[in-house]
Amino acid sequence: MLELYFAPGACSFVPHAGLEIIKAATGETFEPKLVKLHKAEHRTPAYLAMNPNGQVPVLVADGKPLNQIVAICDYLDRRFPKAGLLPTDAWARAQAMSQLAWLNNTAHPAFSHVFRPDAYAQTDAAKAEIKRIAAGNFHKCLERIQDWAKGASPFWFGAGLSFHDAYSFTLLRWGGHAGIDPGTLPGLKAYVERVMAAAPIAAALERERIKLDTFKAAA
Ligand SMILES: N[C@@H](CCC(=O)N[C@@H](CS)C(=O)NCC(=O)O)C(=O)O
Repeated sequence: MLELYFAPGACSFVPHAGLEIIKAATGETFEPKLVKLHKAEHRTPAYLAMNPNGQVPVLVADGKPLNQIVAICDYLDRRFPKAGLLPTDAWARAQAMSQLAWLNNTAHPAFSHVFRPDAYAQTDAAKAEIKRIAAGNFHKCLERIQDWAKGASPFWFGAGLSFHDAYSFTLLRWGGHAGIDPGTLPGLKAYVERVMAAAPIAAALERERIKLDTFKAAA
């Protein structure tokens, strides 16, 4: 029995999409558990007992909570090898995990600094500086993902969908909140649109009610 604690539009989209890919490939179902971050449902004692970081996602597998996207993805891939989420060759898998770790520990926090500078500084000037520098760093991260996506045919690892495809969508969508027009990254946008059209990803998008529509052009 699998349960996923997720928040719409958050990084929990990555395992959410993974679970839909597993469902399509194996028939294994999961229970989506919506966490309302704006109501601080991730800070209740019961939630903190599952994840002391007070963050989504949490995967509860057979009653036991697992935190951290990289660990959740590794677990899902090993438990459902038929879903083909990650390469099986040892070196190719290690490279895939290296990319996933970078998406999670470098690209993702770059955006967190743009989105929540108040978590990192107190004065308005310091917050503005953090936001400006982080926006530049985050743009470079999206450029690197766009470079990697040049080889995506049609998806990151070829015919089968993976976590990397879902993370690419999530980060490009967040880019809109950082003032980055996805149209300025046409290779990445075209790849992400292919990913969004794939049935398991579309199912997760529909459940979260999200699209690639976060960028608002300045009036
Ligand atoms: N490294 C963590 C990152 C998780 C994370 O940053 N979650 C964010 C959403 S994208 C969150 O729950 N934020 C709510 C908060 O920190 O208050 C993981 O891989 O699970």
